[in-house]
Amino acid sequence: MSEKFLWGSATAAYQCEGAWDADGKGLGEWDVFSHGNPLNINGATGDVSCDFYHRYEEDIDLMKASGQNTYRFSISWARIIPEGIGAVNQQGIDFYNRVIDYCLLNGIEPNVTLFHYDLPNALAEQGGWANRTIVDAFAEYARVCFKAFGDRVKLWVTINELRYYAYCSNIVGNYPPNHKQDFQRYFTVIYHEVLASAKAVKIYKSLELKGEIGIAHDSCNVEVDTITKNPERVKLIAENFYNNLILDTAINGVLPASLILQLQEFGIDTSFMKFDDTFDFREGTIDFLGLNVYNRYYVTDSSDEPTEVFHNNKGAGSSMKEGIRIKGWFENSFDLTTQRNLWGREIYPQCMYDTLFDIKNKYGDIPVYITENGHGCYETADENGYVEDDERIAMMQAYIDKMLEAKSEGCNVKGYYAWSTMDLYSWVNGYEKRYGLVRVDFDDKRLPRYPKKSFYWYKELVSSII
Ligand code: BGP
Repeated sequence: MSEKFLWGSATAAYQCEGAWDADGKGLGEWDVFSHGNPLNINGATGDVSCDFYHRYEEDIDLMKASGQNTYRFSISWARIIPEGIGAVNQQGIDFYNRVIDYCLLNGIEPNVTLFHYDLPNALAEQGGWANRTIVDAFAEYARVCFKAFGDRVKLWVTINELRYYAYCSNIVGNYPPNHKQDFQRYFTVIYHEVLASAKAVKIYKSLELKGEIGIAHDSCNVEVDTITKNPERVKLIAENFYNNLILDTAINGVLPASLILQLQEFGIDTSFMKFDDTFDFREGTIDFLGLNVYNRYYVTDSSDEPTEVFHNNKGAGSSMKEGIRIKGWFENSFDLTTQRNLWGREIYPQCMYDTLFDIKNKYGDIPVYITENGHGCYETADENGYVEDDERIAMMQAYIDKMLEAKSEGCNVKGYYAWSTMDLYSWVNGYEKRYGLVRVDFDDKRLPRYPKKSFYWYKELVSSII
C-alpha cells in the first residue's frame, strides 16, 4: 500500500446499493424492517436508494474527478452468503469484484468494511448478534471475503461502529431488532462483535495477504462537564461505556477489568463473556483504528430521574439534546455554547483533535484513519440541480483543520474519508437528511448525480494537501 495520505469518501452497502433482491441476494434485517415496521418512522427503504449496484462506475468516476485516492464501502453479507451461513452467492462476489477492479483501474484504494449494520435476516431470526453462534458465522463470512478479494483489497474494516450499532438496536430501539433500554442485550451484542471481529482478524493474518485490518469506532472523545460532582468516577464509567470494551480489547487484546466489575454491580449477567473462552483476544488485535468522528460525549453525574434516551430521527430542532441518562452511571450534559445540527448532535470540531490525542495517549502510535466525518442537513437545489452547501464546507473544513493540527503534533493519522460520497439513505432518518458531496435527485427515476459546492471544495483541498 502506498504511503501517501489517503483522502476519500465513504458509503455503506444498504445505504446506497439498492438492488435489494437482485442476483441471488438474501433478505436482510433492514429489508424486513423498512418494508413494514411502524418504527420505520420516515417510511423510507433502501430498495433502490442511489442504485449504486448498477451505477457504481459513475460514482467512482466522480470520486476520481474530485481527486480522491481511496473509497470506503461495505459488503452486504446477504449478497455474499444469502442465509448468513452456508452457500456462497457467486453473483455477489462478481459485483464486488467489479467495484474493486473499477476502483483500482482509477487509482482508488478500496477500504472495505465487512459489516455495516446490515445483518442477513436468517441470522436476525436466530437472535442476531445476541446469539453467540454469530461469532463463527461472521468469521467464516470474513474468510470468504478475504479469499475472494484479499489479493486486491489492502485495507479492511471488520465491523462499523460496534457500539453505536448495538446502542441503536438495543438501547434507543430505532434500528432493528428495536430493543429499548435492554442493557443486558446491549453488552452481550458488543461482546460478540468484539469477539467476532478478533476472530476475523486472526483469520486474516493467517492468510498472509499483506494488507491491514482494523475496526471503525464511533467518535470516542469523552469530556466531563465542569459542574460534575464525581468527575473521576463519571469519566471512568463513561469511558468504559463508550470506548474501553471495544478499544482495549481490539487494540490491546484485553477485556477491561473495571468494566466487568461495573457491569456486575449494575446487575448485568456477564456470563456471556465466558471467561473460560479458549480464544485469546491478543491473537486478534488490529493493525489500525478507524474513527468515525462527528461529536464528543459530554457527560456529568446522572440525576435521580429514571434512565432515559434522548434521540430524534425527525430533524426536529437543534435545542434537543442527543444522548442518554443511565441512572447511577452518568448522563449527557447539554452545553449551551455549542452549536448543534437539527438532530441535536453537537458540531464540535475540537473533538477531532481531542479524540486523536486520547488515542495516542492511551494506545500509542497505532495508525488511525478518520473513516467518517461529515455533516447532515436538509438541502435545496437550485434550478440546475446545484447545491451550495456552505454549512457543510465550513463544518468539515474546521474538523479537517483540527485533524491536521493533531497530525502535525505527532498523531499517527493516515487518511480521511468524508461521509458521504453521495447523498444516500440515512437509516431511520430517511433521505431528506443529506450528507453527500454529490447530490442525488431521488425524485427523478434516473437518479441523476449533481456535484455540490462541497465536491469542488474537497477537490481543491485534496489537491493542495496530497
Ligand atoms: C454513522 C454511520 C453511517 C452514517 C452516519 C450518519 O454512524 O456509520 O452509516 O449513517 O453515521 O448518521 P445518520 O445517517 O444516522 O445521520
